[in-house]
Amino acid sequence: MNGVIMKRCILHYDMDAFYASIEQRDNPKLKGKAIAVGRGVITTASYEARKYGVRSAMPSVTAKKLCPELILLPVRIDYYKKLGKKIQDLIQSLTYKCEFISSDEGYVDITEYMKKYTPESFIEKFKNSLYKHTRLTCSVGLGYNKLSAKLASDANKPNGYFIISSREEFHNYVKDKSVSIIPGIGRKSLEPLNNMGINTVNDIFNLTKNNLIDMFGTNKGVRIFELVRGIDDSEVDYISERQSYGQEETYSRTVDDIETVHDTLLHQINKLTEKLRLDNIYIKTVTLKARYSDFSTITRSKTLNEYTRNSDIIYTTALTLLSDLAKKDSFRLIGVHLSHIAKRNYVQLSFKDLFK
Ligand code: TTP
Ligand code: MG
Repeated sequence: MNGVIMKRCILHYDMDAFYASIEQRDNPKLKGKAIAVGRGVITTASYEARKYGVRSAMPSVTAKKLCPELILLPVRIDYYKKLGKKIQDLIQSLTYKCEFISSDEGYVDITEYMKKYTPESFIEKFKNSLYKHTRLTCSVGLGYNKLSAKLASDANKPNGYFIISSREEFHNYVKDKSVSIIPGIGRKSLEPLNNMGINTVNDIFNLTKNNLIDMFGTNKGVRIFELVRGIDDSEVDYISERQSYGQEETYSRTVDDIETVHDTLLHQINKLTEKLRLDNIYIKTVTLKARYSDFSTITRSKTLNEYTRNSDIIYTTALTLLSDLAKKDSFRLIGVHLSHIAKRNYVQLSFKDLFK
């Protein structure tokens, strides 16, 4: 990467043949074999099967024709998701600036680590750690923004890595390749481009911004203009350690009436769940804090089985914690704190959150 110092350094990881690799890991007889996971349609295929042209979203009948020895396995989706969550927990324990896109893919802002590591040594540490804990391999891309990192993680699959450290390197990497290589340019945009004889990224460079706006409208036109030039200022959407979800109320008098405490809690929890919604965050632990007229302070926590931001669930939990307190009078302060926080695509949600 020519010793270029990046202002931002973003890592994108993507597990290799995720569902198929899990099956091969769990059953040594499947190692090195052409396997696919799916029933009517293939979800994914091992790299051995891909040599025959077997691909995701392909009907299994077609896959079997292409590769008669293909071993087709049923989908164990809950199990794969559980492993995906384990991987996310592990990555989050390495560095908190992460945004998970799906069970097998995510971004990590590793800018601050570049003082201590070279990009190569960080990638090695990241991949080794993931392998040590899961016995699964991933591919990694390192870029100066999310777009270049995502593109780079596809460059040396499986179990490889690639670094794109500047717009210039981005340009050189993409210019002669098919437009479909650019993350964010979907099939819907590709079709009209291909129909006009625009196939490579270089072909798009010959179009002006206005040409693209005429074809796709302002938003999409400008977006495509920027994407092919490696421009993407979006941030890794992580949960800041400073993000805090708590509410406390100090009473101006001693409160003996439990109904008043209930009202306070309900009001606090409604405010907090509103904030959770705005930040698109879910929580798993509810902590109740109470201070009495003698200034003694007690906190009690309960961790739920599933993530939630449902006010009924949180309120009921807070009331249970309150009813467990030995002393239920002479309150001077009551408060609720929500912790163990996570983003939407990271979590197993409660039933109420899923179906509201
Ligand atoms: P991908 O990361 O797209 O594919 P992959 O991990 O199997 O292979 P690789 O990244 O090495 O190219 O998707 C992750 C998982 O999502 C995949 O293992 C199975 C599932 N999936 C589907 O169920 N249907 C699909 O059409 C695709 C593309 C993936
Ligand atoms: Mg993958």
